[in-house]
Amino acid sequence: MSDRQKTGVTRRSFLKWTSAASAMAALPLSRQLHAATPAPAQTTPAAAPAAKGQWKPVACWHNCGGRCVNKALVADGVVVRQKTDDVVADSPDFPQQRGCLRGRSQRKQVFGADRLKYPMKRKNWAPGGGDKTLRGRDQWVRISWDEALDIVASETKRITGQYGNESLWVTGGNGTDFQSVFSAAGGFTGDWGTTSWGAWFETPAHLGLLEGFYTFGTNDRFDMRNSQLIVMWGANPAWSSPGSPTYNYYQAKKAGARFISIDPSYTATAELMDADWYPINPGTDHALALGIMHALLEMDSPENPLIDWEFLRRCTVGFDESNMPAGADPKKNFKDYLLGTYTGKPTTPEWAADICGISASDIRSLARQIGGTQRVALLTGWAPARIHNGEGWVQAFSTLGFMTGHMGRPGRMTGACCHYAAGNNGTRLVMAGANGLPAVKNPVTLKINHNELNRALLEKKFRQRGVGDVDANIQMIFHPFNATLQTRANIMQGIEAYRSGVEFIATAAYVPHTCAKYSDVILPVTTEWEREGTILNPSNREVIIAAVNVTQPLYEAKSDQWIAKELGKRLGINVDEIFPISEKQQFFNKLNGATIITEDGVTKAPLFTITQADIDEWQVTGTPQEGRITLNEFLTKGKYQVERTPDDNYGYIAYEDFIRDPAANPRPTPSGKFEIYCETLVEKAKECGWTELPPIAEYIPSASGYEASFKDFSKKEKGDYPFQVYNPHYLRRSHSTLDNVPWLREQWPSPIYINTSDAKRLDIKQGETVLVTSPQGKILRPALVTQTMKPGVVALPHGSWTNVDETTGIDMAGADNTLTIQVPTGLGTSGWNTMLCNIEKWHGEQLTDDARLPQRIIG
Ligand SMILES: Nc1nc2c(c(=O)[nH]1)N[C@H]1C(S)=C(S)[C@@H](COP(=O)(O)OP(=O)(O)OC[C@H]3O[C@@H](n4cnc5c(=O)[nH]c(N)nc54)[C@H](O)[C@@H]3O)O[C@H]1N2
Ligand SMILES: Nc1nc2c(c(=O)[nH]1)N[C@H]1C(S)=C(S)[C@@H](COP(=O)(O)OP(=O)(O)OC[C@H]3O[C@@H](n4cnc5c(=O)[nH]c(N)nc54)[C@H](O)[C@@H]3O)O[C@H]1N2
Ligand code: SF4
Ligand SMILES: [Mo]
Repeated sequence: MSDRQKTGVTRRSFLKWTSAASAMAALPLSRQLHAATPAPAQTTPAAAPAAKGQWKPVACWHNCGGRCVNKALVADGVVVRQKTDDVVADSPDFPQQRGCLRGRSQRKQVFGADRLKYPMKRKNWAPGGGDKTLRGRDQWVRISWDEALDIVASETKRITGQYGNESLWVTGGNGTDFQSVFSAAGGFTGDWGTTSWGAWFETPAHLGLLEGFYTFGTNDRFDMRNSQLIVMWGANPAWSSPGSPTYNYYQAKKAGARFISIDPSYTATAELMDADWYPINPGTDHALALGIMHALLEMDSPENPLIDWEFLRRCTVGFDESNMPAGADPKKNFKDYLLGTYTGKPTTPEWAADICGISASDIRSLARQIGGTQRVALLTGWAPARIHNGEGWVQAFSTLGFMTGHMGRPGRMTGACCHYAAGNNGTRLVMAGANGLPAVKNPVTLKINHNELNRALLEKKFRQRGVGDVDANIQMIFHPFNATLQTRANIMQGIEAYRSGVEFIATAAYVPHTCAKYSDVILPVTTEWEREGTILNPSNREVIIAAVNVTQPLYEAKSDQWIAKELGKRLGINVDEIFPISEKQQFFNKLNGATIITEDGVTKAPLFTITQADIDEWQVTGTPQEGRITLNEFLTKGKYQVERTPDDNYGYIAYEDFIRDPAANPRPTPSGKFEIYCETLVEKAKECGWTELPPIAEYIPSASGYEASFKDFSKKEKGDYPFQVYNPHYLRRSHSTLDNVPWLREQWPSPIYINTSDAKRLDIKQGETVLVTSPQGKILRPALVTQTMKPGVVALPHGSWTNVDETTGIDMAGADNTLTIQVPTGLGTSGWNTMLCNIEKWHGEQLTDDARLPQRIIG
């Protein structure tokens, strides 16, 4: 009997079921929020009756963590329909790369009625800012491209001339065309933070992981099937690890793995995997891990071994006083910290239970299950580490892996598993080439941490890493490809800052998102569908995806690069040095330079066959080469996917060599081993200059975390903000991208999730509007009352476009960052998943469903 017959689940029915399950598990009554009215009519053409026209591969380019096959049916120059991967037959070992609801709604974004059509300026803007208090509520005036570019260039020159290039803040780090131009024009202040990774950004120094997003300690997808127990510790791939990861997890389940989910909510993935759920208070994972490790010490014995002492001795330093790194105080070892030998405060399961909300007996049970099972995968998302003071959690989680030896061997792994590399870690097998543009160095080295952006604007000071407090005088903000005002903490304070100090704000965008709304000038850009084309490197290391042009630029939109070049010319720099080749040549270079790792698992070879005739036809320069498929085949099919088998040379077991022979393959740490005691972290925290970090994973409560929800923690008397609120990454959008699409709004209404008992106590009924208040701001949302949330905790999905009512100051859209706060701690970690709030029934007018709200159309 085949697997399919045995389980009765085909891929198609499984996927249908997962999407239904996703909707049901977490949104049991979502339909009721919308029962009455359909979404407003769409402005794009309806689906064509028959598939006339040509299917073309198109981009789905947002930061969802994935890249799926997405195709558009173009008939008479109009996109009439979309579909996803049907290139090959589908199987568990060679799965199709199917898109999600967002990808399939992409044309509603590209051709949306709310696209930015023309360059615009704020009516009451004047050089120097004009009436700055009107930012975000002024009228817009259509202007020509010449006027728009002249304004941005003359304000850049005036402001950097008067206050220096440090006064220009170009948001979002480095790497966009705009950043290249501003760098060449004298430079700009940048910003830095730990956005996605939370404390996983730099804390893995203790593992010797100093760079590289792909290496997070987990094994590849075939090996996952060797695990007997898979712990999803703050991970919900069905919602937030796009593409095949959930399907890979499902293969492990079919192969016999049992699942545990440690999460404040019972997730769609937990439901699909039939996981045992351990509901936890957000941001208290560190305490739970310490409690489990204490329980391991309590219960471990030669008859009932739960701890892998051999692994600890061979591969780590710092566990007990016998294996401390040179020069360290032996009393500062981790084991004695767990036992409370010198502190008098052991991290017993009882101590941990009081903080994390999981009972002491369940903590002991977790210790027995994790320590007593042979092959365990400890997988965490970054979410539990996106908290202030989260560094110790990352260290504690790894240390649990060291203690139980679940690392570096078949079916055994301990690491971060979400976004890139979720469910399938290892070397990227196919890779796009470089576009051929030179890197341009920014001569200004100042960078503001994300927890000090508002401080820099309002107090005119921030802490420069390695230097200390420096003066800031930001007078111009330029937003390229990011949504900084929306996606960094404390939007209300950000708006206040935008409306007071800064003299000029400009944004390049294709829709009127939050940064555009609060700007003085908007530069309308094209989407990927309107550009030359590109290759997308998906999170799935086995696949590479093509995207071609399907439409002329809409309205007066121009590519980011065209705008950057025009700006550069007006700033007096030689743009031919920065952009020496055309956008078409850049696309071609990515194709010409694309590589595949050959069957030996090591050697790189060209991926595409390119002939001189191709080069001539494209009218570019290039090198003919032999590859696996022709350019035309790739650009027609839309993907290249490496065909894998369980015993191929592409398998991956993280840290395998080191764990087999640590002396021959040392980790790049000072000791050459995994460092339970890690001096590097202490030094890094000193360099950052906010709060200090201990060398071992000592528990530090998160700022605005569970403990802070009490007036007096020992008496368990709740304070003014009694609920913990965290932000799941949500299927309606990728961060704030796509939040405006009515189809998606209709399917995923973006409620606030609250437990039934809490709702009952507060007299909140299903779908009723509630007011959520934090010291930073107020929002309204419909309540989604569910048993699947831990009591005392509410989940507010990440990324809805803030929409502040100017009279009440309430954010009607419920943007997560209306509630959050900027607090710099440790290694500059952004802390979004432990905020405190109050919830109450709203007695004013009930909210209209997001799907029925008018779109934000300007111009
Ligand atoms: N409260 C809270 N805040 C969070 C998080 C959280 O969980 N909670 N998560 C954090 C995480 S993990 C991340 S990664 C960040 C994401 O932070 P951002 O990167 O700022 O988020 P996006 O919403 O993806 O912003 C991308 C913006 O670029 C625009 N855009 C897309 N393509 C183009 C283009 O080609 N050209 C131009 N000019 N613009 C383009 C989109 O319209 C969108 O406005 O948010 C972080 N913020
Ligand atoms: N649909 C969608 N998918 C996305 C994105 C998106 O915006 N939308 N963004 C992408 C990006 S850039 C990133 S960085 C990744 C992020 O991916 P992850 O870091 O995995 O984040 P989330 O999906 O928000 O949360 C994962 C799980 O952690 C749980 N959780 C939250 N806080 C805690 C906690 O303190 N402790 C524990 N134990 N569990 C907790 C949540 O309930 C959720 O089930 O997602 C990517 N995928
Ligand atoms: S998972 Fe991401 S890349 Fe895939 S279709 Fe959805 S939004 Fe697009
Ligand atoms: Mo992220």
